[in-house]
Amino acid sequence: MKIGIVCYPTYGGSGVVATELGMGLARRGHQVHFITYKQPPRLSAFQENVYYHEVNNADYPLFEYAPYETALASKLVNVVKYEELDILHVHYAIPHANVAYLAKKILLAEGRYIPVVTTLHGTDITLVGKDASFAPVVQFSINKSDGVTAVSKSLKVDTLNHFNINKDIEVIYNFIDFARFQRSNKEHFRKAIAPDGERILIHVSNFRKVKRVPDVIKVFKKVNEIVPSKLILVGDGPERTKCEELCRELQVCEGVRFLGKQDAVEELLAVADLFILPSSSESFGLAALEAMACQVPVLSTNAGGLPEINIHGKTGYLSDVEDIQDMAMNAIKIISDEKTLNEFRKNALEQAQTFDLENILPHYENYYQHIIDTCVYDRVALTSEQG
Ligand code: GMT
Repeated sequence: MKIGIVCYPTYGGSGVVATELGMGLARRGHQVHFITYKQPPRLSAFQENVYYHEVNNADYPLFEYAPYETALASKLVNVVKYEELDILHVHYAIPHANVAYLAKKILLAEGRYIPVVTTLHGTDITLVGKDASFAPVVQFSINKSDGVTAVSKSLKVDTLNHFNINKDIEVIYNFIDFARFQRSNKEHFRKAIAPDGERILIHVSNFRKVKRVPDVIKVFKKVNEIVPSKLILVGDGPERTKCEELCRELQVCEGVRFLGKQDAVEELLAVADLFILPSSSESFGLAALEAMACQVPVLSTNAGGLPEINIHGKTGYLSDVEDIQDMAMNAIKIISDEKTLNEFRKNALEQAQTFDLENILPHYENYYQHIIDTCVYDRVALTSEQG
């Protein structure tokens, strides 16, 4: 198949899922065309069957906001036409689903039908999407997509609750690439971070409000009072300064290291004993799955899709949002003895293996084929209608 992938070229979340999916499909012989405004971070090396098309947004003094959607739609029209794509897969509804719809209409006027699959990732529904300034467009463009997938059952339910949807939503879980995410021996690294054999707690995120990073620091303070520990915070974003202030206020700066954005997250996970994700909303929690693949148990809230990934009492623990005390007690339960920690590590890996990229890729291939096949009738009817 010739597949076009549209996504945000970001470090985490939907951008990573889209990039890994495209690279996986390319390895299986599909021709994959990424269409984004910047090269996605994980797409830096040459790979057979992978093509990258940058969206150039023309600037003009009149534009206070350069019209990215118009530039993206034009690029999509060109790539679909000249690369003869079979399907377009857009990740994150805003604005990709509505832009894809516009491109589809333009192509239709030229007698070409391009099926569009939209994958919903989370905040495009639960936070930004349901905001009145976006909601009508989000609902319309989901309903106009030929296929719609959601990354968890919880996100599917949220989508159906927030919007009036007349499409089937297929749940296809996010996945893990075990060629990259596995526990490697980084003992020297561990020694550098925790020279006196302290436990290592870790959090990885974009430091947005929804991640509740200050809760990670509060949990760490309580845990460290009982079990000597260190905390590494990976990522950057709007809440970072507030978190640094909180560390000073709680007098825990000694034990906390802010590492900023890191490419090789797996190397840090390889030395960690516990991953903390106290989000108030999380459709899936890819960062938690990456930790589990590296045999790191997860302490998370029970928000959104997290209970579909993290199994309470087995791969980690689930707590109510804001329940710092419960999270701290659960952390101590896991890390205070080696035998329990190893049991949780083993379970975390086993659970992560059920999300192996190699098992998830065929779901996407079958879904694309199903959408292409069912669109045959629309294609004949609509192109003749346009003609
Ligand atoms: O984590 C974020 O806030 C970024 C966001 C995104 O769209 O890039 O992540 C969402 O998509 C990820 C990939 O499907 C999910 O693993 C995250 O749970 C989801 N984030 C939220 O729902 C807050």
